[in-house]
Amino acid sequence: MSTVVKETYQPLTEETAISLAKERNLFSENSTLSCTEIGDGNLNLVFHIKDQDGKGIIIKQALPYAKVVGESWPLTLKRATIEAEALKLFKKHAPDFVPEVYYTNEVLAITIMEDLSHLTIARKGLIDGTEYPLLASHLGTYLANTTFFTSEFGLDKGQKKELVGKFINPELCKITEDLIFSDPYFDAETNDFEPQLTSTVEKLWNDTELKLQVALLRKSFLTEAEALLHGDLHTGSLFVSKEETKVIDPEFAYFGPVGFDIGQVIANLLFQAIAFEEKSDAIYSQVRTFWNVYQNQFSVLWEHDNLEPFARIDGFLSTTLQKYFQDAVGFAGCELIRRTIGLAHVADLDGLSDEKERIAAKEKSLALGREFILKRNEFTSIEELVTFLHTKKYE
Ligand code: SR1
Ligand code: MG
Repeated sequence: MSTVVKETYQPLTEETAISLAKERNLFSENSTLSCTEIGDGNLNLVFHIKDQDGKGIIIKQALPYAKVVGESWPLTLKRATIEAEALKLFKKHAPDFVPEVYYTNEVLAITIMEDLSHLTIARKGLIDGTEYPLLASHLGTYLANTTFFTSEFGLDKGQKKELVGKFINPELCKITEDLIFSDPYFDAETNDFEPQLTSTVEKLWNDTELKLQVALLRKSFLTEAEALLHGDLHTGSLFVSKEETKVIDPEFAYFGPVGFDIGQVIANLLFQAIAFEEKSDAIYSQVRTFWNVYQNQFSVLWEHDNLEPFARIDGFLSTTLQKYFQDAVGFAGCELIRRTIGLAHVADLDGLSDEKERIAAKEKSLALGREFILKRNEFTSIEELVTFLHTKKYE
């Protein structure tokens, strides 16, 4: 049998994925293996391999282009290494919420990891109406741990600088810079919106007050290396059940502003409230829980593990958390807007089959995104944000 691990990259097939699993001795010798390609994201192949007893693994392989667009959009394979390294580091700091990595191969751009197929992608589960009572608190804990221990508060400053270098991720960051922080605000080719939204979108393109604030958020994304971020923390990057939460897909990981990951979580929860108004109270309460758990856990770590000489100076912790929170509101606004009119949409909104309802939801997403960006620095607590969200419900 020829080996799969060769000197050059080639995309796996379901057959070669099985051969690779055998070569790596990931199953016992006499197992009967089956494999299905289950990738439904924008960028990668994902193979689920299992034996006759249902024991499984996942092989994720980066493609040298963006699947969502096609081969005309080349994309670095180095992202597979970034993803694997980020998974390992996040696993160290938030072990309950990250899958285990069994094997990585830079040439093939693959990561072999724990099988999570007993779980559901959170976006799908939420759209189907499932409630995940622990999701918000799990995400708060996951993010508090990962952002604290990769920031200069929880990590030796020399080590942090080394890690910043290791996680330089220019190609993937550029996707975010373009698709989140630039294209939706200009008449760019990548934009994708329904004709009924044209007049709102044109207003947005001419909204110089808004564009200034987006420019400032974009600058923060480009320059503020506060902690190692997941970089694409939407509900499609989460495997969940009622008891478990696993954060996957950190190929966009880089050192950036902490509020970016927090804001993506908030925005992607809010798509549910926007799409299904009857769920909005429950979703707002999830947003509240998420932030409260984040700030409590971050404060505990600050108290016990802070390496900063100024850690005990009055006001330093509260100022730090306030900055993360207000940044998060602004970044959430950018996510709401880009998922509505940019290249990559969300099924929460696109899946609304009634046209009137769908367009109304998208208008709401754009309006809320705009207000979040413009008003972010007026919110001094999660309660103020939740109260604001409740007033929006009845407009
Ligand atoms: C070309 S990639 C489009 C989007 O998919 C990824 O999951 C990121 O969210 C990116 O912005
Ligand atoms: Mg992804």
